[in-house]
Amino acid sequence: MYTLEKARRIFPETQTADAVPAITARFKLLSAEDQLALIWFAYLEMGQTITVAAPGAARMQLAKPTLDEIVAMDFDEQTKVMCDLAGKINSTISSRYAYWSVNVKLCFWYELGELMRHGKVAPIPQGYKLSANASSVLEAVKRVEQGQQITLLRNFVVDMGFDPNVDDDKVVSEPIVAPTPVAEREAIFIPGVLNETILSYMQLLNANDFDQLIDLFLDDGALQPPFQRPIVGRDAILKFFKRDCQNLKLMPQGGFGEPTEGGFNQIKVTGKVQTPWFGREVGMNVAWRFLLDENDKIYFVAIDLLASPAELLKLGGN
Ligand code: ECH
Repeated sequence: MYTLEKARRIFPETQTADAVPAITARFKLLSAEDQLALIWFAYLEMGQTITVAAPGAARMQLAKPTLDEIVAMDFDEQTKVMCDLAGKINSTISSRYAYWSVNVKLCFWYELGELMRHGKVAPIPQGYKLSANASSVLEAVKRVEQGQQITLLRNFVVDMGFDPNVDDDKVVSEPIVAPTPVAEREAIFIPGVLNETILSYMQLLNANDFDQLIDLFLDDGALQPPFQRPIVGRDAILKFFKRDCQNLKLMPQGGFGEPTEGGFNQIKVTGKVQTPWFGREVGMNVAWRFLLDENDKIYFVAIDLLASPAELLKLGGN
């Protein structure tokens, strides 16, 4: 019999990008000022090779009133708002921020970055000098590959704000997009994997067809995003898909499967994933570790960010 804890340990040889949690832990120990400056420097540096897609006006709607409020403030007040966010201090904007979905938070910071660039929001002070610890964290960020860099930035942004216990039902998120019409969906072919559930999973997620996608899961199924605890149960997973997983592009490249205890099957797939924020410019190297029951329903799937592209080729055990 599988338990969730046991399921999480399938394919234990999978090498995940440990640098991400390691750097995140060091980042958290820095002062709010250092955190903001470090992100600014990292963002500028990354901007030389990759471009983040500007969110359209419709996406910006939810953050807009708060952005307008900030623009109306003087530089000192603006700096305080940003420091309160980074320092997770209890303030009006910091508490509101905690109730935004990941993409709304990213939209907000994207726009603040533009406003800082154009002198409408307080910039990082000219000649700001990072502490020795912050410089060393920044160097560590620069050394990891792009997929890991954008994961770090996303983690930093998600972690900000004052949120002792956010009521998940009250989270503010972007409107839901319509699924891609069936005739326009791209077929999925994965060398080494014929299992229909796996192929449908990839195709339905790419098509934003979350209502069909959730039917592939068992009622008590679980999905574990990179560096997170598993999300358990169909309702919670569906909510996550609709809120945080629109317009992703999954590009599986290979996989293999084998029967395991109790009629279950374990299947590992590796490949690339693109986020709508960076499109084709950043392909994250990921593994999907699936555990399917005897009826091919998903009991568990973990999505791991891989340590290096070499991990993509490590299929077939050990
Ligand atoms: C400035 C300075 C002051 C402080 C801040 C600033 C602004 C920073 C900005 C940062 C923007 C960062 C962005 C990051 C986006 C990252 C996106 C990622 C997406 C990964 C998705 C994955 C999906 C995996 C999944 C798969 C499944 O099968 C199931 C679902 C799921 C500079 C002003 C803060 C603007 C835009 C890393 C891996 C494959 C698990 C989702």
